[in-house]
Formats: sequence, C-alpha cells, structure tokens
Amino acid sequence: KILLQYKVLRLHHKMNTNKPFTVLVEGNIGSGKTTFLEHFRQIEDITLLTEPVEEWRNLQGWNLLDLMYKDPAKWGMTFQSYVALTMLDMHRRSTPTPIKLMERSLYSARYCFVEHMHRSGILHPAQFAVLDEWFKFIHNQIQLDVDLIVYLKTTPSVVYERIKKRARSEEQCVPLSYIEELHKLHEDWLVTRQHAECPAPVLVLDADLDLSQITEEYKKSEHQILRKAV
Ligand code: DCP
Repeated sequence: KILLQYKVLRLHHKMNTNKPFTVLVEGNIGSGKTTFLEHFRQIEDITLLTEPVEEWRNLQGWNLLDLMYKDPAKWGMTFQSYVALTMLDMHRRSTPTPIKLMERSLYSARYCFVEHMHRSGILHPAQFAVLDEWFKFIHNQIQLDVDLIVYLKTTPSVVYERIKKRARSEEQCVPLSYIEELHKLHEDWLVTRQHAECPAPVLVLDADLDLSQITEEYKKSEHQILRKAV
C-alpha cells in the first residue's frame, strides 16, 4: 500500500510541481532525529538531508563544535553563523524526489540554540543582534518552504542519559540544565507557541521510547507524511 502511495506521489510530483513536500525533523539533542531519518532510508523517492554535524566538526580542519563547547562566549557567534549557512544550504537544496526530510532547520537554530545563547548571556547583545538580523533577512527574502514539522518530544533526563551513553567527545560537559533549557525552548516554539513563529503544522511523536518500540511510533508519521504530501 505504501509503495502504491509513493508511486502516486512521484507521478503527482512530476506532473504538478518540482517543489518537494518538505518535512523538518526537530527535537532535543539526543532525541533520535538521525534514527528517525534512517527509518525512511529504505523508502525510495525520499531525499534525506541529515544534519551537517561533520561539517561543523571539520571546517577547513577546524572543529567548530568543539571550540564552541570549550569556550561558548568566544566561539558561540562563529559557530551559530556557520550552522545557519549549512542550514540555509539544506533548505535551498533542490531534490529529485517528491519528499524531502531535513534534520533540523534554520528555525531551531534561531529559536532554540541562538535564543538560549542570547538569554543566558553567552552571546553579547550586539552579536545576537547580527545573528537575528541575518535570520530575519533570510526569513523575509528567501522562500524556505516547510510543509510539516515532526517533533520528537522527549523528557530531558532520558536524552541526558542517551547523550552520556553515546559519548560524543564534544558533548562530555553538557549539563542536564542545558538539556532542560533546550527542551523548554522546543516546547515554547512547537507546542505552546510562545515567542516564536512556527512555519508549518507540527506532528508530535513520543521519542522517549527505546529502540525496540520506536519503530511503531515512527510508523505513525509515515501515514501523515504520505497523506499530506499527496
Ligand atoms: N547544536 C548547536 N546549535 C545548533 C544545532 C546543534 O549547538 N544550532 C549542537 C548540539 C549538539 C550538536 O550540535 O551538541 C548536534 O545536535 P543535534 O541535536 O542537532 O543532533 P543530534 O546528533 O544530537 O541528534 P539526534 O541524537 O536526535 O539524532
């Protein structure tokens, strides 16, 4: 049945428009965004744009992610401006398929990560102003075309344990309080809709589930994504 739906989609895409149905996959650090995207890898005709963490770890030999975690006040601005560039590249990338799944976006960069750096005083107000103006300019001048947001909702203590377990070297010193703040900013943006603009309808999935149960939860989104895309 799913295969048939995809065939209809492909035909629809060819006949009507070259704009893909664009889905942003959002959620706290360690919420399983990469695993979610991998779930769709088996399906032909979906383009997966995974987050360019490797680019952040190696920009002409420099590990910006590491520099940012070691000295956020010094490197936060540089890191977030490069994140924005890589995200804009993903938003703008054309796809040969009718569905495009993106890990994170310019929106979560601005409304969660830059917002956190601003509120906690990591960014100087002038640095924040420059990042904010760039964001507003891009948002107003460039069509970002988002059709659906899949929010992988988690409990901070659950992702905190996952982050410790996966032991990405740069994230060794990440405290639970930071994960809690990021959680609240995701909720403000995607659920309670305070402060920030939300560019598309939001599908909330329970991403606390462990790997053995999560496939069923992911499957809920398959139907939503396909039905909406058709
Ligand atoms: N990061 C950041 N600012 C951003 C985006 C990400 O500081 N605008 C950081 C937080 C993490 C790392 O980059 O240390 C990657 O975070 P993500 O949550 O985007 O990716 P994960 O790999 O944690 O996702 P998941 O585990 O859900 O697959």
